[in-house]
Amino acid sequence: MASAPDGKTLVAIYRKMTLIKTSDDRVIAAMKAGRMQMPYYSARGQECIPATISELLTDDDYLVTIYRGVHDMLAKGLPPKLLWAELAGKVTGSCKGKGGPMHLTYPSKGCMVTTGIVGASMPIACGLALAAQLRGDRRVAVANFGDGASNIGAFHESMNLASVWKLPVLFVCQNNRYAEHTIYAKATSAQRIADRAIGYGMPGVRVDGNDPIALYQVASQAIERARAGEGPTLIEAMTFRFNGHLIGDTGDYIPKDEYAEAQKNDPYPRFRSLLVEQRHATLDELDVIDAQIAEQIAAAEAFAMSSPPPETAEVKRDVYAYELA
Ligand SMILES: Cc1ncc(C[n+]2csc(CCOP(=O)(O)OP(=O)(O)O)c2C)c(N)n1
Ligand SMILES: [Mg+2]
Repeated sequence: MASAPDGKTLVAIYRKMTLIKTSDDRVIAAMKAGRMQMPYYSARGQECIPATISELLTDDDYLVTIYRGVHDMLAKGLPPKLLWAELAGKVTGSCKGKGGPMHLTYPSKGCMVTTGIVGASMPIACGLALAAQLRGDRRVAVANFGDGASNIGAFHESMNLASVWKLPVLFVCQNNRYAEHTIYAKATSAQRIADRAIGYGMPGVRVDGNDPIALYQVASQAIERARAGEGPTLIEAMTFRFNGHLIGDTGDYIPKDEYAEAQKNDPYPRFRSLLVEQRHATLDELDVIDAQIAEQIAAAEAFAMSSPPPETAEVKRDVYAYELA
C-alpha cells in the first residue's frame, strides 16, 4: 500500500480545494448577477479529486479533461487570472479569449486540452502518453471523464490500446452519478465502472473521490505503475455534482433524499473538519488560507472584467496553420 499523505500535503490539497470552490462560487455569482454569460459546468463537489491527484504530478505531466474541467485545470496550475479572463472571453485569457470555458488549455503546466466531446479525453491522453513513452521521459497522462463517458466506444478502445502498449495513463472516471439528467443505473450496465478494467487487463480501483487520503494512496500507486512502464490504471472516484449539469439546471430529477445524503458527504466541510480533528491545521490557519484565496479570486475577476476583448483580427489567428515560407 502506498504511503499516506503527510500533513503538509493535506494542507496543500485543502488550499487547492479552496481555490476551486471559491472560484466556482464566484463564477456562479457573477453569472447570476449578469456580469458573465457562458455555458458553465460547475464541478462543485468534485474538487477533492484533482486537488489530490495533482499533488502527485509534475508540471510536465499531461492533463486532458472535459467541459466539467475547470477544477482539473486550476489544480494542475492554470493561473486563476488567466482562467477568469478566458471564461470572460478576454484577450488576456489563457487562449486569448478564443477558447472560452469549454476549451481551456495551458500547456506550460501540462494542461493540454479540454474537450466537449464525451469520451474524447481518453484517446487524446493515449496519444500524449505514447509520445512520452517514445521519448522515455517518464511523463504520465491523466485522462479525466465522467461516468456517462464510460459507455462510449472511445473509452473501451483507449483502455485496450493503453493496456496493450503499456502506456503511462491514468484513466480517472469522476463518477458523479449522473450523465446530463440520466441517473447512473439507467444507462450503465456495470455496477462498478472500475470492474470494466478487468476486461482490459489493467488494475481498476473504485475509491471515495471525496476522501483525499484514500484517493492519494490509490493515485500514487497508479502513477508509480505508469512511471515504471507497467501501464495504465482505471480509477473510479465516487463523487457528486451539486450544481446540476450546467448552470440553469434546477436538478428536479435528483431525488431530494439523495441530494441531502450527498450534501452530508460534501468533501469541502468534511475535509476541513478532518484537518482540524487530526491536528494538521487549526481553524484559524484554515481561515487565513480561505481569506488569501478569496482575495486571489476577487483579483482574478477584476483582472478579467477590466481586460479588453480580442481584436477582430484575432479571429483567424492560432486557428489555421499559416503557409510555410
Ligand atoms: C459524443 C457526445 N455525445 C453526447 C454529448 C452530449 N453530452 C454532453 S455532456 C453529456 C453527459 C456526460 O456525462 P458524464 O460523462 O457522466 O460527465 P459529467 O457531465 O457528469 O461530468 C452528454 C451526453 C456530447 N457532448 N458528446
Ligand atoms: Mg457524470
